[in-house]
Amino acid sequence: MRDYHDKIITIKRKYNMNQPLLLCPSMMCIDCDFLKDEIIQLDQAGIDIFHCDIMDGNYVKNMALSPNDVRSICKNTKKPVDVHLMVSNPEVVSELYLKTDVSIIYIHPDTAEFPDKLLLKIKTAGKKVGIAINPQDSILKFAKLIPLCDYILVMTVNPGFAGQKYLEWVEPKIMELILLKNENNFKLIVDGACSPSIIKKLYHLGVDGFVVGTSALFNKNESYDTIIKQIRDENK
Ligand code: S6P
Ligand code: MG
Repeated sequence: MRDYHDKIITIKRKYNMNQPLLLCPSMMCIDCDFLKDEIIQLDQAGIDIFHCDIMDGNYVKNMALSPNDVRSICKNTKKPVDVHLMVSNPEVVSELYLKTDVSIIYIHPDTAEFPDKLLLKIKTAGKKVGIAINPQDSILKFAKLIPLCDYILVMTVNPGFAGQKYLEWVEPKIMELILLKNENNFKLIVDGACSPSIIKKLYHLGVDGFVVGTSALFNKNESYDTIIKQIRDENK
């Protein structure tokens, strides 16, 4: 860990890197009774990318947003919208989003028969692509796919549910991915239990963005405006 940390700091000093902080609200955590209001409030609070978890009850034991929810989100914002596909058949489910205004599609590569072909197909349809890496998976397993990615979503909880505990043992992999950003062209986003203190620690090491759910943004006493501003102020 110390070794990775020192390497990262040297690289950051050398290239004077200060990447913009991307905040991606987890839309499965909103109050669904007020979908449109929630989108508008988050948009006005200055978030960067709407993060939409898509689940099938099979690859993960939960269901989250539907294509209709995602369509409403796209309709009510001009900001980028991503879909994070946690499904057993991403070849079929990704099709549902190719003709929408979604900007980014993440797949879990172990769910696709030919993940490289699927990523290229999504790219050809005009979308940005990403892979989601589960906590227990090594980078080596997906090394061939990394050059194809515009984004990498590194999971710090097991996929399926909001409100889980942050898995600190994923951090060495996050460090490796930060180093890999130098030779590749992807943005690194962390997904899972990202609290303000975790955002602060990892952003300063070179992570580009964070999915913000119950650990940082939702079910709090303050407004989205106040919370987003606080996070930005803490990371100037
Ligand atoms: C988990 C999902 C995530 C969660 C996010 C919620 O399967 O991919 O995007 O929605 O982790 O945030 P929190 O802070 O409640 O963990
Ligand atoms: Mg997610």
